[in-house]
Amino acid sequence: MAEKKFNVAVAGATGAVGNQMIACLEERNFPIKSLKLLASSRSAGRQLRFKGDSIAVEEMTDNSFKGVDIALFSAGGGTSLKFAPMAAKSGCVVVDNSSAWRMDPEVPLIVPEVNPHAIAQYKTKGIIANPNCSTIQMVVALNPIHKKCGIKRIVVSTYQAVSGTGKKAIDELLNQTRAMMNFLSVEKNVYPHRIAFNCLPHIDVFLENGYTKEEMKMVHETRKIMEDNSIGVTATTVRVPVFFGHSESINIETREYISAADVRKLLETAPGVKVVDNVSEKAYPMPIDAAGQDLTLVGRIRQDESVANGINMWIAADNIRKGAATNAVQIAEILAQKYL
Ligand code: 25A
Ligand code: L14
Repeated sequence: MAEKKFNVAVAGATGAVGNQMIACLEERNFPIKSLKLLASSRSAGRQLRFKGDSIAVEEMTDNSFKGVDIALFSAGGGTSLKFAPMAAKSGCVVVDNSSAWRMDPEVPLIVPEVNPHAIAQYKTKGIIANPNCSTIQMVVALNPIHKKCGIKRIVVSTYQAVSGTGKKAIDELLNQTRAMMNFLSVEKNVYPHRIAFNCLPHIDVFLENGYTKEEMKMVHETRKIMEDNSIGVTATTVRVPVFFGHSESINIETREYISAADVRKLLETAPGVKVVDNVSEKAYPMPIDAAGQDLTLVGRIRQDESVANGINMWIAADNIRKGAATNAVQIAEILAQKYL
């Protein structure tokens, strides 16, 4: 039987994540019948490459989704709120990368290595949510440990690349760095403070409780994806002057004891994980090695000697690939193989 092929749309195709979605569809040879590239009127008419062809970007409207089977969205939360229900109504399944639908109880929030079974729930609203980039890499690394020993509490601090904010932030770090090296005055447009040669303990907006929205996403999304509301999560999310690749310092407390050696052994065969943990060779995860590939690198695995059942680790992953585009395309692959 010939392989089934799908009409696919990418909404927000001109953005940092949208561009990578197109590249992932090509790399992974997704079974595509037709590919529609959508963005705002600012980008309509621009040509983007897919498998050697040039495709013109179209302005996204209510009518864009007729005949589309799967739409990958990464055009910001407001755009997703407005267009995803419309797209679903016209019969396509939306895989949405924004934060708009993630905590909707009728929308599954999926990391294929962790909770692929939950995809079945897409039928209610026609929308599947792609989690936050920092959450995705953390649950890929922690879920095998949770399944084996039960995680009671997670304390995480992130070191997040500017590419998470989109193309304009990549340009800002580049321009500020260039200006500083040339003793010129530094402009800032995207972040409230200079990001070049600096760290900002501030990602997304501040909330009433003093945490940022990014920090609270890590709390709520982790529990939803790992399907356990008893897990305590506390996060500090920090922007660092890195272009691609988020890193995280993670401390966990487990219900049952597990040694650092056994965590290493467990993660060596875990899906989506690559253990990089050999300090005698100075081998540990770094964003420069995480960028451009799809695995979550895990290292610096060691006992937390301050508690009975504690483990520390350091992880890194490509925030635009596994943190956004690759994860969305993996979800689309399961949809295509199992549900459509
Ligand atoms: O609302 P949220 O969820 O908080 O998301 C805010 C932003 O975060 C990024 C994404 O930026 C989003 O806009 N983002 C979201 N989830 C992310 C994740 N998991 C994430 N980043 C990383 N990880 P982005 O730059 O990656 O992508 C923006 C894309 O969305 C398209 N878009 C915007 N409004 C749209 C729309 N598409 C359809 N309809 C709409 N109404 C946007 O296309 C881009 O593809 P564009 O045509 O608007 O922009 C093309 C180029 O123009 C620049 N630009 C953006 N805004 C302006 C602008 N130029 C001038 N003025 C502007 N106001 C961009 O640099 C882009 O290259
Ligand atoms: O997906 O790094 O909720 O500025 C929004 C903030 C993605 C990262 C999301 C950033 C995030 C983004």
